Amino acid sequence: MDDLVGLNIEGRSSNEPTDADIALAAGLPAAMCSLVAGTLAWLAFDTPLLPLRVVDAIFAVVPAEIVQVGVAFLGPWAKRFAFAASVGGYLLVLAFAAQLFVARVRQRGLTPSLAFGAGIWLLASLTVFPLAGGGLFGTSWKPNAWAAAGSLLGAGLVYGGSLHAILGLLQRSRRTAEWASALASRRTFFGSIVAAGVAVVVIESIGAVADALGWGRSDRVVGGSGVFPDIDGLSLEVTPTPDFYHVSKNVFDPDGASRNWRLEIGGLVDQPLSFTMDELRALPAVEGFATLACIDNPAGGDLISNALWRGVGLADLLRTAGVRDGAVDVVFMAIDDYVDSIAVERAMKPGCLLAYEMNGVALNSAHGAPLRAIVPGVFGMKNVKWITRIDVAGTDVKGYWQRRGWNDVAEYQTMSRIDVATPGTVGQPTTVAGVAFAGDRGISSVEVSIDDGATWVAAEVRPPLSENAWVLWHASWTPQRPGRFDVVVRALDGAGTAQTPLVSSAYPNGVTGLHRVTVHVTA
Ligand SMILES: Nc1nc2c(c(=O)[nH]1)N[C@H]1C(S)=C(S)[C@@H](COP(=O)(O)O)O[C@H]1N2
Ligand SMILES: [Mo]
Repeated sequence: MDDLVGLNIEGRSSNEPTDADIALAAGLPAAMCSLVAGTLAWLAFDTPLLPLRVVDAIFAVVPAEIVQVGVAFLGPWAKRFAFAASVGGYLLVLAFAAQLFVARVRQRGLTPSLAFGAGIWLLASLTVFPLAGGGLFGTSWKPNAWAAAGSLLGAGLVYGGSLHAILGLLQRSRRTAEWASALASRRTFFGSIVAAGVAVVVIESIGAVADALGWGRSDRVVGGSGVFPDIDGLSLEVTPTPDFYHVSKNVFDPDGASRNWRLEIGGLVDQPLSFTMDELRALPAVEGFATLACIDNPAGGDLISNALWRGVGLADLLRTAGVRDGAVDVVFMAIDDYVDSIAVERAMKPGCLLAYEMNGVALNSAHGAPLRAIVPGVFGMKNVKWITRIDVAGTDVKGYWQRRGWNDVAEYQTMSRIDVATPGTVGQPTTVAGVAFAGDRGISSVEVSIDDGATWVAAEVRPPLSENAWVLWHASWTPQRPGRFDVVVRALDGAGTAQTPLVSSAYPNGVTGLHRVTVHVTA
């Protein structure tokens, strides 16, 4: 083989780098340069980041049951691992492409290298991009066809350009070449995976650290009303924003607040409307407590929280726009291409909000800034975040999760959770306490059993902060003998219907079944 990278291969000893080693050693950093360029463009201009688009596309076609299994085992890490793997794949493909370049492309120089980068882009434009939902050349991706296609070509050119530069560098210094190729031959694979992991963790942490430091925000936590014991370990009645549960389909949540944001209202209306955030804030504001829970929350799980929301009443906006006859659904569309709908009747209820404040300060990006829906009575998935458009539709529109089989009406199941069950001593009262929620049906009572449901004792229930908020409850019982006890809780909704003890999985209607906790009693 010719000495293509310009190293003297005459009399090479066995541990001297081969052309293939050097190609790999140059290919990996060149791939990283291209990834960094793509990431910067994505952060600055919202152009498509290829590994992210690939993960989105995979999650969109994998059957819900399989995603469920992954999510059940890995939780939010399922998405992070998938993204890390996708980044690793990107790096590996481009690292090995460099071997192809060194072995097959005869000319050296910047122009052939750039042409090679453009060639990879062209190939991907006709295969990977359409498969990942971006259409030919990625032109159906955000923010627009030119920016999307241009940024992807840019990433290809950055790859070609840096491949040229790094190969040149290795050519000039034999020692560097040997060192790099030793690294490449043995560690490219692990290097790629680690780089992917680090990239994911670093980028993910930017938002988490900013949130943890509370940059630019302060939380006004609102206390409850009425006398209620201050029980250690019982949920706060109003969840502080940093502790409010977070769920989204995205690996990285969008930051709608940083864009040229507008809310459009259209479809079956007399008068389509369009608002800037300032215009929305100028409208009469509505404020209320509402609890949100994820339909995927297991019995006893913590994907449920309560906050004070402030925004504009959805019904007010819809009345201004004028809902036409034949309207069936109100459809929320979001920056992250998420969609969900609610029935027009529900949208016209007074508790429905388009919220721009949470717990007294501006909504943060994790919870849907600049604007999200708060829809009392239905699971979290219908409380669409990062809204940009609302359409009144004449048909039943299936949302992101409904297309995957989740319940379309999605009314909350009645739930109750034990937060505190203190170990007991025979003859001494011991405390049980927790939360209960039944959406907009309200809670009429909460009961506790220590004999597996044979007899029930009423708990003391704190009046809720609103008809759409959870309740805190506590009870005490006095054990008569030592041993292990199963404490079980059930709630009755506003109509007096008891929470069912029948166990069913979250998919597709939300879990049912009772939460139970084991308590040890000593003599
Ligand atoms: N745009 C958008 N809205 C969304 C989602 C999403 O992925 N994208 N996830 C939904 C789901 S499944 C839930 S449970 C709630 C969670 O809201 P939170 O993170 O503020 O608790 O947001 C809902 N709204
Ligand atoms: Mo959810």
